[in-house]
Amino acid sequence: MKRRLFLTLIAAATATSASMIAAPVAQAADEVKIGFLVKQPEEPWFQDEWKFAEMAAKEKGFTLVKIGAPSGEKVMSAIDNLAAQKAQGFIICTPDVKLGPGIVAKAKADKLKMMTVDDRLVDGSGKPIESVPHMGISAYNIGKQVGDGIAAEIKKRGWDMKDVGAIDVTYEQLPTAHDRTAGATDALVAAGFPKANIVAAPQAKTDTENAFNAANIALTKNPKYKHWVAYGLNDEAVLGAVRAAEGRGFKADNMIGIGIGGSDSALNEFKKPNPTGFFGTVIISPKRHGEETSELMYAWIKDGKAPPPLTLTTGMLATRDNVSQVREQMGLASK
Ligand code: FCA
Repeated sequence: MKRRLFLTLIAAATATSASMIAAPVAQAADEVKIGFLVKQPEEPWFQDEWKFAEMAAKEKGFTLVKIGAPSGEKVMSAIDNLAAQKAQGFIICTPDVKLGPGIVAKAKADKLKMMTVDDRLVDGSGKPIESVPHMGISAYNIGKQVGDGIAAEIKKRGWDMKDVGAIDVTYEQLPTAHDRTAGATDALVAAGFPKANIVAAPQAKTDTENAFNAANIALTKNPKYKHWVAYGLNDEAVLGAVRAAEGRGFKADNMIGIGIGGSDSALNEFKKPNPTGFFGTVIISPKRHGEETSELMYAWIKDGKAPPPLTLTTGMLATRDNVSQVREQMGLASK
């Protein structure tokens, strides 16, 4: 009798530990859960990324967990939270690229696969962390497209370049922002724009309000120009400059702003009945950055196939006249 009870207990214990081991394995096999963390959930670009990531989730049949993570603490707790929910990986646009080593360590400790989007993590010496797969925009070239577009429009309007000031809305702590505005500056200078007329307007954060404040200072300090142009890392930066210029009486006729993005911030501007100083935007692809990154993460989890280490996407210049056609060409028309 004693022996029998003992055997029963052994059998029960074995069954329990077997099921405890089997449970997570079974879940991993059929239930994929992927986090998508963005630094500025209120920005239309990130809303679009999420929307396209949702499309991937629907098509492939995984669960997408969207998390707004505007600070380092939020990122760290979000990663722990994902691990607690049994997610297997996440995609992140970090609020600060310098958090790189900390985020990598946290993901490793929580055994989560990780890929970055838009903003690439850097290590302690400011070098990109190449071990984390990344999809970003080809920042310098896209910046050049902005500068070329502005230069072409200045020439078309017949402005004398010496009478034109350029507001360069900068955000130097973010490498992709630095590369974008550097590309625009270089293209303008190559087109004959006087370097001395380019006014750096550093913004404290990458949103319209902070760009507005930065541009206002630039305008106040430089009352001599008859016309203005503006560029920055995204549409929000340029919209801030455009609004500041409007406040000083520089409207569509005397302002050429070209942004980067092509999400609702730009589209709403083009929908206004009268043109504004927001002349154009280089449309980039939230579809690739949202849908493709999610698909890559899914394949990594499901089939063990790691994403390419680095993917750089391109953009196309659009103005209010051709925005629909350009969106169509970029596969964004159905939005
Ligand atoms: C950065 C910017 C965003 C967007 C993205 C592609 O994260 O802050 O506005 O341009 O790159």
